[in-house]
Amino acid sequence: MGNGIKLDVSGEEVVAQLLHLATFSDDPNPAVTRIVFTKNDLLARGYVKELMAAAGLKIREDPMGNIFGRWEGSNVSTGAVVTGSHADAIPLAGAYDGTLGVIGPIAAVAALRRAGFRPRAPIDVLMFTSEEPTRFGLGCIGSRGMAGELTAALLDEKLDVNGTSFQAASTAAGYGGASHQEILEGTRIKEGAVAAFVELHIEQGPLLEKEGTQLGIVTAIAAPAALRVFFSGDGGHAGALLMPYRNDAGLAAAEVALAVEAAVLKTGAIDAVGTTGLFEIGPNTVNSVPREAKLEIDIRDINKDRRDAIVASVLKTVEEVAKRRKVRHRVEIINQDAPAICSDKVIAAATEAAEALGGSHKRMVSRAYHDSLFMARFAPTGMIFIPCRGGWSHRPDEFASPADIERGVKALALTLAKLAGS
Ligand code: HGY
Ligand code: MN
Ligand code: MN
Ligand code: MN
Repeated sequence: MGNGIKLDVSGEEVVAQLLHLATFSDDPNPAVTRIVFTKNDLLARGYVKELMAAAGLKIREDPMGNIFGRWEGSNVSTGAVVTGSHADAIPLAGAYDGTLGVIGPIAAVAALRRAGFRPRAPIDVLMFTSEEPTRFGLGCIGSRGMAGELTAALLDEKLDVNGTSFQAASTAAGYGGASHQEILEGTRIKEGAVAAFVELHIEQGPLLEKEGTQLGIVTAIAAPAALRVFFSGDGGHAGALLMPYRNDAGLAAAEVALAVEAAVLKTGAIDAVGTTGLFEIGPNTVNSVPREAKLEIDIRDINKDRRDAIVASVLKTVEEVAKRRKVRHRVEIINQDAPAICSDKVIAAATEAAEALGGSHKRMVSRAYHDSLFMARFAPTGMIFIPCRGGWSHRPDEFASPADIERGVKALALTLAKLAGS
């Protein structure tokens, strides 16, 4: 494998396409903000489909807006080898998170075709819909749908800040179907339809760059959980209301945010992380005692039981703080997912690819979650990481070099060739 396939991939060309894709953004360059089913997301979808068509891929879109570009194999009845990622971007993000795993595979397929490779199994390039939790509060909605992990109710329950549901937004974007059941059925991947899945992604952490390693081969994906906590108190005048008579919702929230950090650090486990990334108080004005508070908390670990113990400890603190501060409270568990263990078959194919390229490589855990987390629920799955500068991601200065991108695309191409056979 690897020998005989002469891949010509231009990292510069892939970067140019990534930077063009980045222009479809609600915020000015270098920031990228591209929320699912918004105007810029639809423009991005159009551009991705243009690139897929130019690479000779047959395009289909499922009822939730996942986009597939197929390279038919010689054996049409076997499961497809699938590769893909997402193109939606959180507010003020960068140009590489997700998009590398959508544009890169198109370049990989084009290079394989130019090298005269013909796959036995079909190869699908996939752009997932709604990987980021920004708009509807839940990550990986498209890949959850493929894994059959969504309920019909969720399509109506997941609302954005304007009260628009996933169902309404996806329908307005031209997706949807005659019934929720039909949408879920049309999205769910049929048994055996996917023989293997591999996702190319920037590491979003500093390890590869720090160690000077060129490729990461992912062995497991950390288990994410997200909570939403609401506190409400009586508020009041910041001057006239004396301290003993207050039930300050903002301070209750502040205690819980610090308790998240304390619960994670108490485990002593470097793999456990906790973040209170959304912290809103109301009426949010200097001379009014906060009467409302909303927190969104993200807790992850590669060890599910330890992650769940942290969640339980935070929930206990919420109860205790609410009682002591005499504030009302409500908690929503947004998601509490299992981790994913990557497939030995995909790990071996990616390792062989890295070796065929002479690229230094290491096995590692993905601490960010990805659509691979849900693809692994029903298909042998793996990921290939390339370094990103400073390990920074979810920031406008997110960056990966053309050389690293070129090597990642070639490693992906050889991995696909190995998995699809010829
Ligand atoms: O949050 C994550 O890990 C991913 O970037 N959605
Ligand atoms: Mn992301
Ligand atoms: Mn991502
Ligand atoms: Mn309670």
